[in-house]
Amino acid sequence: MKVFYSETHRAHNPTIEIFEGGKNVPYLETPERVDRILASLQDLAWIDLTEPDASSSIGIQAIHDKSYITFLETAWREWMETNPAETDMTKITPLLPATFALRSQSSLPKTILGKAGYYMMDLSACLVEGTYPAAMSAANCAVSAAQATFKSLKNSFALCRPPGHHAGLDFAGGYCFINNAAAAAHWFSERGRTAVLDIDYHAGNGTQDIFYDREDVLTISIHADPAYEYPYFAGYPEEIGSGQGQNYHRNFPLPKGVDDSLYLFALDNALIRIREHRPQYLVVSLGLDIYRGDPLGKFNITRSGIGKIGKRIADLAVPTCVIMEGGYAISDLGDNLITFLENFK
Ligand code: SP5
Ligand code: ZN
Repeated sequence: MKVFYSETHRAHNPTIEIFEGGKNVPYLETPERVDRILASLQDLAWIDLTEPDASSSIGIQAIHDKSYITFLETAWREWMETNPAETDMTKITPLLPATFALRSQSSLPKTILGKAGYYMMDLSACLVEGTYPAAMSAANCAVSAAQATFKSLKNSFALCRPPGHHAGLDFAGGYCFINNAAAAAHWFSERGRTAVLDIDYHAGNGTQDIFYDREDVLTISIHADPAYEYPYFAGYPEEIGSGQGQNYHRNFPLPKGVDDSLYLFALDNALIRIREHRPQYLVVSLGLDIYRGDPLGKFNITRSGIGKIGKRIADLAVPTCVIMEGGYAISDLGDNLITFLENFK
């Protein structure tokens, strides 16, 4: 199996994020996640680790607003310009706003903190010097994986970091800046019927946002009920797409503590809708934060459950590009990933 990976993610390494109650905690979405995964994958004969082709056109302007991409590209320089005298690196903080726009208040200010509050949805999307190149390289891994799957009709895996599924048309959030799965799905959609299945623990609100009015990409997300879990404001069952895209989005919210069998029941329903769509290409947003040991998750999915989930998706027998999203139980991350991917060999 071709696995696309770039070292460029390493420079995206914010020190902290802010949890509820203003709690400063070490940033959970770390380069170490990828190191653990690489350590596990390296021993496997069926894994073909490949550097994405830097020249391949990523096409992110098809999935994000131009003004948002410009913001990501220029934010760090503008943030540094707000305090040009500071040379002590230890005093240079990530760009993280403390005031957020409600989208009913739609004025976009020109200052960097104003723009950050407009384009970011939470206190986990810390932007540092290496964020934009890292996010672009992750999107490049995803599109390169889609291209490999298109050419060979074989499954592929994009070891993306930072993840992408919370990034919408014009917003960052939840460790995500550019929507890698959406980039892969859009690339496929110009070549055939496409579906995205998002099994990260958190609702794929960014992917939902990007494809909400499109019928050429079916998007499905199975996740913790946003009534009690991040991202709170999207991921409800009544959200089914709009306009041409009506009935081309589905959410499957689940209660706290779901076990393997209840999860598989929801997955089977999701797979019915996917089969009905008759996709030629499938993108899987794989979040291993569904695992019972995950520090951010409240599900009770076992490693064997992760294997069964993978098997049922692979049984669709649709050429599939698997995209790495969340997963923070780092000591189990590599083994959980292999257990899932083995079904797609
Ligand atoms: C890609 C992905 O999995 N993003 C997840 C972002 C979740 N951010 C949630 C922040 C709030 C965490 N509250 C934690 C309470 C832990 N006891
Ligand atoms: Zn997640």
